[in-house]
Amino acid sequence: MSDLSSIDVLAAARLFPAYQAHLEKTFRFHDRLHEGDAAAFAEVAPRIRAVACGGESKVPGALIERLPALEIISVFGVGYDGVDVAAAKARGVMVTHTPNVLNDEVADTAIGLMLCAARQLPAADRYVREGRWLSGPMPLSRKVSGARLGIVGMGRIGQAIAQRALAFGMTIAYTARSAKAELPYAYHADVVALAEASDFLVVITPGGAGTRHLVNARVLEALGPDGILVNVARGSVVDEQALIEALERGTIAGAGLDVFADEPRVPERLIALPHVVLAPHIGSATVATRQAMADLAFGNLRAHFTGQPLLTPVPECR
Ligand code: 8YV
Repeated sequence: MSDLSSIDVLAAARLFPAYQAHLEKTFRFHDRLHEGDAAAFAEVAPRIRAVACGGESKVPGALIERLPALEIISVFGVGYDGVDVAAAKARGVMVTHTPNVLNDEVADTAIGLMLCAARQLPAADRYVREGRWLSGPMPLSRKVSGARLGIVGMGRIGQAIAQRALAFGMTIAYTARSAKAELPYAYHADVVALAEASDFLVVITPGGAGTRHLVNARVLEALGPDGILVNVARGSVVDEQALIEALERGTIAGAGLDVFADEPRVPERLIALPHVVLAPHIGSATVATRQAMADLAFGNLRAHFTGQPLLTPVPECR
């Protein structure tokens, strides 16, 4: 393999340790230098040719501007809403991400959260541990099999969720920018209409300005008092204040949430709600999938610096 050891790479986020170790072995690696000592960063910034970051990381135009030698931003994640792609493109900086390798994992997590929120599995676990079973059975929960599932976003992961839901005998409908003629599911152009026709609403659409607060108070109202919301996309897609109010008032029945507006900070009012299942953005977080993401994120950097075609550039950079 060509010698890449004189290439300076900046990690813009805490990285998966095995990925970081590989970057450290291969490149001149600088761990989040832009967040620390300003003088040290100013010294290294002109030499940085690559940024490595995660799906939820922020790579704003202001950071890109401070890196005059930057050539590529490799995102370890499928979502790249935190990267200012327009600013990158304007400078000729390529942006890559890690699609496909995490489809199964995120779809599994969505189904897991749906089951946990409906069947109250985390609460059931607490019920046994706290000895409450001795005083009588737990309250009854909600059936999943055969229910109506609405999917907000019918991309690769949305389709993987739908495939799994079919095995539960669920009826599937979705909203997306446009109907996908090849799919046998009902399409709703409007998310309110989709919520009205759903018992479970699963959010798996890209984050960013275009989908900010797509799931708002009206959508939650339409989902209704027996409805359950699952979000495995980005916290920004759901109006979190409206969600908290809907959960507190019983406008919807419950939620399973893997992502939050200001993660890792989760509002106390959400934490206080027993019918909400919370997860710390673990959608893709298994050893096997994180390794596959690391291989692809690294593969993109290696391809760029050895003059090969990028493996998975974001659509804007193709
Ligand atoms: C993160 C994700 O990338 O793929 C995405 O878009 O949100 C996650 O898989 C992961 O947490 C590492 O940053």
